[in-house]
Amino acid sequence: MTSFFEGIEPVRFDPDSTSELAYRHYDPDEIVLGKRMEDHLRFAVAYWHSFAWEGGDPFGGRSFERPWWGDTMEHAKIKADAAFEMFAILGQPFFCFHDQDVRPEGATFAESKARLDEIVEYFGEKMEQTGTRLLWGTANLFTNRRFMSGAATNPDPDVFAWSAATVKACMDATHTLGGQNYVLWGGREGYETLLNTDLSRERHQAGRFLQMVVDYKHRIGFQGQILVEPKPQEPSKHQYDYDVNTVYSFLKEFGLEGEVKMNIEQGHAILAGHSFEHELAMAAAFGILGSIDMNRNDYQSGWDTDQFPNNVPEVALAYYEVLRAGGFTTGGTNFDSKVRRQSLDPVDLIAGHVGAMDVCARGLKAAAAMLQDGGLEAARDERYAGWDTPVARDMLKNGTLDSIANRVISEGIDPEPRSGRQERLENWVNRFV
Ligand code: XLS
Ligand code: NI
Ligand code: NI
Repeated sequence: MTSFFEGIEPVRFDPDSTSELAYRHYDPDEIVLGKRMEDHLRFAVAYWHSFAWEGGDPFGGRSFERPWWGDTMEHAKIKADAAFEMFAILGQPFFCFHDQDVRPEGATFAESKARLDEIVEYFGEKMEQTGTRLLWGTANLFTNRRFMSGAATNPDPDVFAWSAATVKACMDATHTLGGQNYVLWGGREGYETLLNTDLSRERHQAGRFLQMVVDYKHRIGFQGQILVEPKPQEPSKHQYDYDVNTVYSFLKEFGLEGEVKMNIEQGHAILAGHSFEHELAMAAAFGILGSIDMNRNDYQSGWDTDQFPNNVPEVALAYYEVLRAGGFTTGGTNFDSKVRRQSLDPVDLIAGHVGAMDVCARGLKAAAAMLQDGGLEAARDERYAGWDTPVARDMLKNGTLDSIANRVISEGIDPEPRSGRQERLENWVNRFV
């Protein structure tokens, strides 16, 4: 067996290393807030970006040469060999995949499914040998032309049926491999033009679809968490799972708010006009923060460019929200990130992950230090302290506009505005990042 990553040694934690490929901040065994760093971050490689993406862009096709390009099961296994080789070099505890990333599509649904089953068995053996685990599995319901008008939201019921059967196969695969979550990202669950779209019908179809997913999870005894990954647009002009807040009201409408959590991606938050920490804080406030897709967009191009993260202060604020919400349980940090089109060499794939893991380690440590210091939490507590009085609590619980108005008059209430202290808080954060 030839090795795709020939000559690249396993990457180790060595802060004084002069090598390009060393972890200078990511020490899996370092204890942060009472837990190993590896168990906080729960890193995962995204199979699609590192092994299935060919280096194309809207103006040009494949730029990478890979020994696994081809549509036989032989190719799929060479790809799997390279993938597990990379997980071992990086010491990555987890990976994530779509059905489409790991096996060539067959001539019929049944053949595609049989191929998925075959590769799942192959993965199972490799996972057993290496200890690598599955953070989440998912279905690709957006690449093939049959999905061009949506999957669950398609005007054609046969596409709905195909999508349901595909998700069943992918949930089975995830369950078999002991996956910790199952993700649904609705890439084409949206519209291109309102002129041909029945919004109310499509949202109802999406709601029924998700109810079926949750029902099936219970039927097969899958213990993992079902996650929805919001994104406002791209590839569709508008996607129904726009952002955390939109998805939460959708879950409420279909009675799924206790069953489904969020997989939040940095680049998607930015596309929705939010910051990453906004989306994380919002999900935490609803109690639905599940997992994260870590990457970054190019801030000028306005596309979901899926670059590896490299901004420590930004990542620190994200992990602050994760830690503040109690940290990951089934979730983790999936690098939904790809090397650039000109980064042709196997070592580029390794370097992209190594740098990103160090950035995340620095962010996590800064976030833990901020939480331990408690400065922000103390300022927040103080800001809302007025609400801790019995009178204020009673007003919120039992008050009516009448009773409150009477009290304002009888007590001569006359509020005095107080500083929000934003600059002081920003200065405080900068002492840690
Ligand atoms: C695309 C999404 C996709 C999901 C999985 O923008 O991020 O990669 O994470 O389908
Ligand atoms: Ni994305
Ligand atoms: Ni993603």
